[in-house]
Amino acid sequence: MSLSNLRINIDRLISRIEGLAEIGAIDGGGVCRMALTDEDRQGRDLVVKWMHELDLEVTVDQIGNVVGIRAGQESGRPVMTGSHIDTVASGGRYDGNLGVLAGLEVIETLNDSNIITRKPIGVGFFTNEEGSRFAPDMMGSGVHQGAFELKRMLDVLDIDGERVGDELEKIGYAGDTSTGDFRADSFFELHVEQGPILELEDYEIGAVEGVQGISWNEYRIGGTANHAGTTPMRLRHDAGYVAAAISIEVRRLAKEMGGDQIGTVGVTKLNPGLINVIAKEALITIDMRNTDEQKLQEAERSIGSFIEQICKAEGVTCSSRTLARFEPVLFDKKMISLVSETASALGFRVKSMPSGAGHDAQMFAPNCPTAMIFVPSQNGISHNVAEYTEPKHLQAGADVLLQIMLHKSL
Ligand code: HGY
Ligand code: MN
Ligand code: MN
Repeated sequence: MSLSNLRINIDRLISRIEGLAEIGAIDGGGVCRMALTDEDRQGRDLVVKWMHELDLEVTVDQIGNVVGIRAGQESGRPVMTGSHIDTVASGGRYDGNLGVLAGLEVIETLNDSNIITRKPIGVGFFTNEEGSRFAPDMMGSGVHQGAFELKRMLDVLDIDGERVGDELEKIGYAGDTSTGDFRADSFFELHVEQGPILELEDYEIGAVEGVQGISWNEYRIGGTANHAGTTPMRLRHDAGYVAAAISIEVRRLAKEMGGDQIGTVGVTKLNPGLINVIAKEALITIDMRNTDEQKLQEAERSIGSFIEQICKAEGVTCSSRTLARFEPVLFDKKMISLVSETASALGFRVKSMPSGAGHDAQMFAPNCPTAMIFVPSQNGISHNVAEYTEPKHLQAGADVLLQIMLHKSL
């Protein structure tokens, strides 16, 4: 059979997706496998088991990234694919998981056909892509590719003061493979779009041009607790009011700037959080993104000066820390064309587009030719238990991945 007619086994891919989704399963068909929790450990153990069953050479590095390599006729840099298997707390079963399991499916399809590629092929899953427990996101792939310093990441604490390095030990994935020096021949990540474009415009495949800039900051507002009933409005130092005002400003600014500017206040925690007590402290996070770095910096300056003014006016204190900051990343033009040409050759309608979400691929992009393949998300939903992608689209994405990896490794 001509290799261009080789196809993945969609039933096998779906059964792995469903099998992995049982770990950390939550109502509504979603998954909660936050990074470095026991659910993450169980998910890791299952995928590692599948990697061994496929006779891959499996390594675990010092921040828990797991890579399985299928030998080629030659040694040298592997053609890599992969993604993440950690999820947000209200996660779906495709975000990240699809990219890892489609990589295994590509390898099993090659094994079934006794195809030995010239170059080695690898599939990896990278620690803590989501960043919602331990910031920054793309932590594991960032260390893997030398963008983040290992020791600094191992010392990151979550909101409860748990340390990455300790949690990694606890789940048994503090590996000994060194980090920062792994270089791939090329890297391709299959991922659900997590947005509405492909479905609305009736495309099956997205050839991803790059990832927009990401700015994550946490603010701790310090006010004065007081009686909600007896304290005149002019005498208040209300941290809750300031947090709410910032949230409204983030949204107002995004609408005013327009274009690709987006802003989200995902976390608002008030202390003591009681109906009749003026909040003495508020903890909020701001996630702002833009495809244009200058515009993202403009948004950061604008929000920064708004926060300074409103804290002064309300007589509250403010401390902040940056949780993550990524400039926009562009993928390799030749690899983007390879995704488009491969998808078209397979008869799929393909659209070139940017990614709104961060991905592990963006950490590989500075070091090797990199691109991503998107498949539609039903109703554009993600980071939500209702996340869904139709089997025909899962198959389309995995078949594009298969053909690309064959093209690059034969
Ligand atoms: O937030 C993101 O873009 C990704 O899901 N970590
Ligand atoms: Mn993801
Ligand atoms: Mn995600």
